[in-house]
Amino acid sequence: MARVLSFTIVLGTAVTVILFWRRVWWFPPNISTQGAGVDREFGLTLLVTGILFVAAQLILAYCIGRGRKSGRAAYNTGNLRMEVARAVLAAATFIGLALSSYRTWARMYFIGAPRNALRIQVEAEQFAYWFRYPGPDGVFGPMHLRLVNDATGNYFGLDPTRDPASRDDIVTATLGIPENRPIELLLMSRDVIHSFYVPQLRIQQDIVPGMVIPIHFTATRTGDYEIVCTQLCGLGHYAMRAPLKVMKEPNFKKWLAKQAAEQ
Ligand SMILES: [Cu+2]
Repeated sequence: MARVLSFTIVLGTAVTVILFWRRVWWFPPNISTQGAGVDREFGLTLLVTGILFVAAQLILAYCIGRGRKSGRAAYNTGNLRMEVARAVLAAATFIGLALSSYRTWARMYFIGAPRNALRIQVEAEQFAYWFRYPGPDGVFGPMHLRLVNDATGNYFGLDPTRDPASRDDIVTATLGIPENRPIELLLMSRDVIHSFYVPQLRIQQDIVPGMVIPIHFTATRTGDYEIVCTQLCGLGHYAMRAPLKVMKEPNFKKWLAKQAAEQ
């Protein structure tokens, strides 16, 4: 029985390694400038944890086989030196991984978006995403909570009659962006915590009510993608998504003009 168990563990480990090694279920292609850094860090973390995983499983399989032969187990009070070595090794691994990913992280979160970035507000609610472009004046009109009304399509609570800055704002259900231009998204939630996730952009960011969380990126490949919510936010969570459209600059301008005409 012990031998069967040992063999099963080794077999399971081998299958797992092959699935990762051959990238059977892997990420979609990266379409953002910071994606390569994220992929590199992911690969490094996977390599380190993968080696530890294989080593741990092989030791486990070995011990199961060996324990059967030696009969009664001996009582062990522990080994301080081994405990310290294990703790130091774990600390070094985590600190090392944190240091190696610091640059990628800093570029995404500590360094702000470039000045020429296109700013777009993202509002998440149960169970939809809405996007707002500031229009030609480059200014988002103020939001009035009491005016927020899904039935009339006023998702951001705008009052164009009183606020001139709101008059040219464009609200859409699709996030359209130009290729090769820095984009800054200002993430907001109307109700609960949601999470903005586009695997192709290698971006996943929680959206917290009461906060405006900025994220920035540059998309490098045109195409149609999907934004999903990855925070269990209620009954309709599974259906919470929105289209992402990356376009060439002229096409983006045409698209935005069309959205403006439909307001
Ligand atoms: Cu959600």
